[in-house]
Amino acid sequence: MELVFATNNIHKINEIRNLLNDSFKILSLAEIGFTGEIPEDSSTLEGNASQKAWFIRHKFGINCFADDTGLEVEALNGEPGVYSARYAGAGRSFSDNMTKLLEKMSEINNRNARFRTVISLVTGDQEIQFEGVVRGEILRERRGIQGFGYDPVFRPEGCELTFAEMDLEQKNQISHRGRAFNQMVSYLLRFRDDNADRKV
Ligand code: ITT
Repeated sequence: MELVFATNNIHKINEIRNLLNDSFKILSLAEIGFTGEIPEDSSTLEGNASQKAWFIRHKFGINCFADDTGLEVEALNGEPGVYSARYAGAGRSFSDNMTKLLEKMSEINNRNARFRTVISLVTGDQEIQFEGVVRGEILRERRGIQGFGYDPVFRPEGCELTFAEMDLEQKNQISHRGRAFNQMVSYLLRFRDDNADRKV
């Protein structure tokens, strides 16, 4: 089964490829010859995931999925949430975003937060969404150099390590994206097996 992952974030592609078995081939946008920006101007993760997936589906007529992810901090009423990529302003780096978050939380003792991923899968003219969540806490300083985004300041519940101190396999086993993606894979495998049964 071939699916395009509608993202411009190479870290996401690497994570998902690491989760794959032989049943699927995931193509990047570069591999289908698309190098532009995908619009994402919704105020929800659900809306953005949907917008990104349909944009690529309409442009290339190909089955695809997109993920939209946000870091939701309890004491900040869910901020940065859907604005996680541009928390410190448009075009700012992962590091700038973390600096802003740590500064904003410097006087806050409630460090509870969660990552939430929504995946939109578009096949033919149908869309289905999957959600993955991981709870944890925001540290007071960065730890680790792996991963991307807010990984150095996020320690998942029950873990000693931050996401940035884990390798890809460890992060994938418990992460928001890993959980949402595994649900999508189960759905696709069920769908494939049901259709295979019908043909017999
Ligand atoms: P695409 O829209 O092209 O997929 P993006 O980086 O803009 O790429 P999102 O809007 O989903 O993707 O992500 C928003 C931001 O949330 C992202 O830029 C990171 O700063 C952060 N983020 C997403 N997933 C993360 C993860 O697994 N670990 C740490 N930070 C993450």
